[in-house]
Amino acid sequence: MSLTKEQFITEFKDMALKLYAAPIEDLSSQQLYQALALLTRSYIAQPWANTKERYDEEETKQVFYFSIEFLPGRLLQSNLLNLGILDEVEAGLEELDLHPQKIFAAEADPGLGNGGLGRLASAFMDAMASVGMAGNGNGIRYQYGLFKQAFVNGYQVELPDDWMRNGFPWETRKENRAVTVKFGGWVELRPSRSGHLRVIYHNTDDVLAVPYDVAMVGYRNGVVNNLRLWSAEAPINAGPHFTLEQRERINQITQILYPDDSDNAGKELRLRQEYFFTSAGIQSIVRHYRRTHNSMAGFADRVAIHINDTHPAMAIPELMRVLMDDEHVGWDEAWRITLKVMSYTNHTLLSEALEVWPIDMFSGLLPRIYQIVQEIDRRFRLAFVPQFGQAMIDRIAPLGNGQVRMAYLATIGSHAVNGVAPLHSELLKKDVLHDLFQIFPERFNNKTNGITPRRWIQIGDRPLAHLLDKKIGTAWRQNPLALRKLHDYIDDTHFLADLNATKAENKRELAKYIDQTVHVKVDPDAIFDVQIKRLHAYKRQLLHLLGILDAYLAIKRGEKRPKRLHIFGAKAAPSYVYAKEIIKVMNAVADMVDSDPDVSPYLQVVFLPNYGVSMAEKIIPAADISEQISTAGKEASGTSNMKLMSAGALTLATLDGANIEIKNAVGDDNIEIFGLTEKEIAGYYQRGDYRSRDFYEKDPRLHAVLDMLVNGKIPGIETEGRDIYNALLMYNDEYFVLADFESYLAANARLDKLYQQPELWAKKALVNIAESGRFSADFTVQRYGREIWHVVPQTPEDDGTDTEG
Ligand code: GL9
Repeated sequence: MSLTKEQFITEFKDMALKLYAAPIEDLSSQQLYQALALLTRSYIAQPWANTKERYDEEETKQVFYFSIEFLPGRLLQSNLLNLGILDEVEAGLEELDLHPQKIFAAEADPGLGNGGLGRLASAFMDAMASVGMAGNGNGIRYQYGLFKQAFVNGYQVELPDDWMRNGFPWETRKENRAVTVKFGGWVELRPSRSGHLRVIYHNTDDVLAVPYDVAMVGYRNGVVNNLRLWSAEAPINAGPHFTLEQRERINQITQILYPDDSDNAGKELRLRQEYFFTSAGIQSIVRHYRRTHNSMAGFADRVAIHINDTHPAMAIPELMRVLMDDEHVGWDEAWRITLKVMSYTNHTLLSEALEVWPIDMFSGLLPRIYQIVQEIDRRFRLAFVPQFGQAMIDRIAPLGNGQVRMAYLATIGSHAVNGVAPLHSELLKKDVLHDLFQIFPERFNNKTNGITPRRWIQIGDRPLAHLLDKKIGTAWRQNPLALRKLHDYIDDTHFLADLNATKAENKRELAKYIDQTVHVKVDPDAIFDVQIKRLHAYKRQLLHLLGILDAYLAIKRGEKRPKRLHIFGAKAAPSYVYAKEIIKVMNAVADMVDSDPDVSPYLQVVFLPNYGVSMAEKIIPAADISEQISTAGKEASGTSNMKLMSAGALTLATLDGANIEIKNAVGDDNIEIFGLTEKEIAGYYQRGDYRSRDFYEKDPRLHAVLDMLVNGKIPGIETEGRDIYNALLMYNDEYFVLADFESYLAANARLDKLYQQPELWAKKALVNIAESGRFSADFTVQRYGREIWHVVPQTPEDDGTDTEG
């Protein structure tokens, strides 16, 4: 859209006055934010309505991305950018003597996700709108997001994340689109006079699902898609016997996000949440379709539904239910439609994350859905036992061991199943879904994750964005593959110096932010070494920590090294004791290092509390080193690896997840690889001959570092140090931390050395930025569109560079 600075100033003052009956000088940052958000929303309204109308008129095939989490980050700046009016608005605000960044910072991060999976869903929403794809989100409007993390005496404490305290100006309540979701009770199947089966529900708990829609604005293309978040409310005519307790139970459904990362929450409330938003989504899609169609026959040509991990896998039996019970479609036709509509992404190989539900719980809460799953199970067995044998089919049928197995159900009921990086997709076929791959090989494919450079470079890294504009023009803002032009300047000494200067500027900014938030002074000239992600044993923040302890001892011995600042951001699941112990030890080490004048000139550790999307926008541009050091074969993809690469950080990585593709993109010289490969680790498992203690006994540096956990040198970690020590030595180090220690140190030493040659470092940074364009989520969703959803994407064009293995 077009908007002049003057126009904006008038409209903004007007909006502020209407809202607060006061001149802008009297308003707080929060109030200014509210006024600006509402004004921005008014700019979005028309294109939003137009997009909807156009999709309906042209009968565009629609994608519905079902996800139990979305992590959009702050929306104001990103909406202004995508509308194409960010510069005018900022200029206007400045003319009014206001500070744009202060106003933007007044927005609370919607805490509707845990980590990578939720962030990916939001990147896809942004990307689908930006390439002009009709993509809708379907999720839950959690009143409280992921907990707010604080540290008390170095321990993580969890505070409620009341992110909607000041309201959420981007949502529109659509009470006229509410649907009813049924739980519990029992079902009676009765043949009706017309010959259809009539399904009669008795004694159900009915919940009203009210949608709140959030605009997903495409990048300068006039497209505005929809993210629909469902809220649970008591039915409107609940009757005189409806108790406050019942009301409370209903409200609970969308009250809070489960704070578990890569873990199967396994609670009835979680099952309720899953069915709630899935059923509401399916019902509203079918209802909308039926407004303009007499039958469901063409449904699969107009609708694609994507299941983001198994949490929404009940979309499969739920669509079957609606097709059969409400639309009177027979089983075979309903199954044909369902298969064609559904597709599924797996996001993890960790067995503890594979969702299963006890049959008793499942059938009690969802009796009709359970009947349908039983029938899917029965037919699956009937069809495949003859060819594949009872034993194999027992392993992978939807029902088994007294459980409903969601990953198997999702695979059986979808026409496409994908992993999120080549290695991960291969391991799905080899291990977790191996038997199902035997039956349905054509369903399996890879779709490597992506990120949105709009948020991470255009918004998050303005100094770099401007430098790029100056050097290679602005084409990269539309098509990030244009970043490859940077290769032309690999020997341009001035440009390399500019690149380093930009990084230095970002580091000074982050240093200020660190000072403001945790009151720690850091040296902006240090190497900024960053590990930001959920805290999990497999991600091996612990390996990073052991590396720090080794550096500490080396410096104590008098060794000189370039100063390193280690920056961590990570939340641990509240019930994950080991992860929380690691946080405590990290904080204790940070204090120890800080208070030791021999060491602090060379080494510093900062653990920033409450890591999230907005904090990532501050940290990433300042990173020199990106730690992606998971045990090979455990990290499905990772996405912070891509973001940090696009900011020119050098990746210190194991051959895991999308690190492998980053390595292929930048070449061996521009990434620092270390550690065991997935094959080598699989070899240890097979032979059963990993002995962590051997490494401890062989390597004096490792010995010394591990002893620090238990010898009292690090104050205040008696219990935690001992537990970690035991996990590594007595319980044989499940994640091969000790096996990779030596090569991790060697890789770090190479980076220290390289840092002495700023120009060479800048060259490597340049190659990383130049090759990061291929990881744009715009390309990822276009691949989903072509190969899974069968929808036609529009702009910008993917050049066909496929990073798939
Ligand atoms: C994850 C994987 O662990 C990541 O490697 C992957 O990048 C993302 C997105 O595909 O999905 N799977 C998973 O359960 N989480 C991931 O981050 N966890 C959370 O999102 C909390």
